[in-house]
Amino acid sequence: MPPMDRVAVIGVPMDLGAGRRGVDMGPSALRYARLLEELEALGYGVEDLGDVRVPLAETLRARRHASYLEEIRQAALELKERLKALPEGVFPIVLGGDHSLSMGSVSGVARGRMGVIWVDAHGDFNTPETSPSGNIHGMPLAVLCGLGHPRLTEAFHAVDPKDVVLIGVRSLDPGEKRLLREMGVAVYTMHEVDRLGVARIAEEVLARLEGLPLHVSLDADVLDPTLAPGVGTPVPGGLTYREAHLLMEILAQSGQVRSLDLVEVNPILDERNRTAEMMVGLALSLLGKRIL
Ligand SMILES: [Mn+2]
Repeated sequence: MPPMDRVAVIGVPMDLGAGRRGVDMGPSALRYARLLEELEALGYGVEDLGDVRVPLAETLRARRHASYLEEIRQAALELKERLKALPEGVFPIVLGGDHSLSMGSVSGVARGRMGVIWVDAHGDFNTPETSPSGNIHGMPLAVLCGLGHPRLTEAFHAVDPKDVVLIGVRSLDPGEKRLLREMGVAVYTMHEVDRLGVARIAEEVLARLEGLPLHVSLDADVLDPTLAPGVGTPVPGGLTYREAHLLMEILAQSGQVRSLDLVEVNPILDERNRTAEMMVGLALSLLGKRIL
């Protein structure tokens, strides 16, 4: 369990960083899946801080190779400032929204050295030069490590790549592979999940990040698409229900987790909100819900 008894929920209804529309409705889907009520039932005091302001895609024109950069930067900066203003002892949960918002969440919770556990089918480690699509939701982890467009790195560089761990990866672009190796990021692909199992991976990660406050950034596309069809960029061969919960349960037991993102839920592509419900269940496991 995190050593905190209050949770603050904040939404970022943004899909400007994604290639497909719809994750802007993710915060509503996660609230509708009873996130706040279930956290209260676990014993937390819960406050909903509402949503960060994000412009509508229809009112903007995209630019190639770092689409909507200034609009995303502005929304992520607002998130960062709102998280910085939270009192200590409050556990923030950020509801997305596409994954570019995590530039704001991680830099907003950083109070010195910290560990980042990025649970995702993708590396999110592109730069404008390496990105095949130009979509910024493929770049936030690189930006947080200080790589990428200077307008983003100057605002959001917040972590040492040695304190970053990726889990569940199964789709990397060629430039990302090279950058991840060069920067020394610990990457547990699905190959390692299959070979080692989630329990051993979680224990290795906690040993590597021992004593650090931890941020978990959970992308719905890490789950197998049969469990979580409501994502914009599904990749076959993802985490099972129990693998995902076990990972959250072991991280919870460390007592080090201080903040969480739930991102990339796309209600347009979902089936009766089951992807949002799955993500709410995982958040509860990370915040200490146990089977017994
Ligand atoms: Mn992602």
